[in-house]
Amino acid sequence: MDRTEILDALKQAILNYDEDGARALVAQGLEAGIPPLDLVDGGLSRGIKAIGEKFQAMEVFLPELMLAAKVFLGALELIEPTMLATDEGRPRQGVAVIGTVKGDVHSIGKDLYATLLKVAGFEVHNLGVNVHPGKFVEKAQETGAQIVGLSALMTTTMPSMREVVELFVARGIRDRHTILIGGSPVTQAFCDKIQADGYGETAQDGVDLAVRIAGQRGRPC
Ligand code: B12
Repeated sequence: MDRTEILDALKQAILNYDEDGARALVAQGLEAGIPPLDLVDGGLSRGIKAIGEKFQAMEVFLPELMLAAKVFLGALELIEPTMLATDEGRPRQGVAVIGTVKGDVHSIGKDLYATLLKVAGFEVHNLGVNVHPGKFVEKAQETGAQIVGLSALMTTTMPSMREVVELFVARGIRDRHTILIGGSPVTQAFCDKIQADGYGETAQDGVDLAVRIAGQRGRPC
């Protein structure tokens, strides 16, 4: 199979809830020299996005969503070591605290962001999902993190991002930490509205922003 066929088959493996198939395709893709992030963006993410659309159209339901997520995570488990292998020898960039905001249990995009931050040379403190605003503040202070990354996958949990920003303001430490936000419903307009410091449409965009900030110690917007 060529590159396009492997990526299309990966998308299809998610749609078929075929965990073994997805893992075999990832192994084949890595063997063929396809960059690990291309396997995610060009294959797995396209598949899970399609499942999300089917869910919205009520063609599939929660159990199928969970199955598709399991296939994605099983494949990602094989991809991540290859991503992290490129980590060696990179200059240290700084410290990042990341998590999915209160009320939201979606973890895949946030964990991918964590992995790519590590690849770029950040020390990452991943707080997990459904993280209370106070925990972000506490961990950022404890670790002296330059970057605080917030993920939200639902329109209903985006307001939790504003709560985090407001808590940093209320504690008088807003200027010490750069708050970056992301997740499929999040936009630059929302970032501006809640006065976060930056928005990454993809995890890699968020990493590029974080690297720029760590280099400049300034604010991207
Ligand atoms: C998989 C999935 C699940 C899985 C999650 C498993 C897991 N371990 O994460 C499970 C089954 C648990 C789940 C549960 C639910 N889900 Co759901 N889920 C999805 C689905 C299909 C895919 C999400 C995903 O993992 N995408 C793949 C990753 C790689 O993409 P990503 O997260 O967007 O991340 C990328 C970027 O956004 C970015 N990024 C992400 N975070 C950050 C952070 C920063 C700082 C930066 C810079 C970048 C960044 O980087 C990533 C790569 O580039 C989406 C559909 C969609 N289109 O998003 C629905 C979706 C998000 N879910 C939805 C819903 C409604 C639910 C439930 C409420 C369903 C229910 N009835 O119970 C529950 C929520 C429970 C809760 N309280 O959170 C809706 C949300 C609608 C809304 N209100 O906005 C969606 C949009 C589906 C739909 N079309 O209706 N879900």
